[in-house]
Amino acid sequence: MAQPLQNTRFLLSASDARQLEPCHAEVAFVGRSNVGKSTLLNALTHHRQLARVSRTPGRTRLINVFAVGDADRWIVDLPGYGYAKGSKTENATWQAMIEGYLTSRDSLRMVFVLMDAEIGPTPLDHQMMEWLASASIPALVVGNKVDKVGASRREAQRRRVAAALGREPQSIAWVSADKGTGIPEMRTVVANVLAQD
Ligand SMILES: Nc1nc2c(ncn2[C@@H]2O[C@H](COP(=O)(O)OP(=O)(O)O)[C@@H](O)[C@H]2O)c(=O)[nH]1
Ligand SMILES: [Mg+2]
Repeated sequence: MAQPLQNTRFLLSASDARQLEPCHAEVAFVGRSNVGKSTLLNALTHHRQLARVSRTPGRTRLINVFAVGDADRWIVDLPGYGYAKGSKTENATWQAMIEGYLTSRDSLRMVFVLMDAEIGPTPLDHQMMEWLASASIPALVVGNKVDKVGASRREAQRRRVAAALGREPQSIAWVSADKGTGIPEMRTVVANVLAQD
């Protein structure tokens, strides 16, 4: 049997969620610029360059859609937030784009919110979690870059990050996109969410 998420390819980019067709099921990835979202998407989908790892943080300003297996199940890469150099207008445009997407997709099953495992949730991460909860959109926290946390501290740090978010440690994906830690498990989670009827 093929591995989960093996057959994933780029479908399209959109500047506005209204440009997107309906699909059967989709999951979205969101997080601060530079948190490793592109690296994680590449790792999950067995690609080197599916989601281009941007050299300039915040460069990726579009909704990028990837199709898994049949073209009607999607992984959606949302533009990163918290780009320090972003102007007020840019930030407002980002917010309108993200909220437009998150509130208009009936097929959206889960939003994966990436955070830095070492830094933990930033104020913008908290804001995103609160907004998703208020919109009743299921969210799963992903702590990425766990390789930066020493092995002896790693589980304690997971508990700390979970506590800061009012969640159970085991409910948080704890991964290193760079080193592959936790990636097979997370791949299964994403594939299962997309596979449901
Ligand atoms: N140490 C470490 N660095 C990572 C990891 N994942 C991504 N990075 C690095 O973080 C930087 C930003 O990654 P990128 O995927 O472009 O982040 P994005 O802006 O969220 O898409 C790059 O230098 C990556 O190599 C990880 O798991 N561990
Ligand atoms: Mg990126």
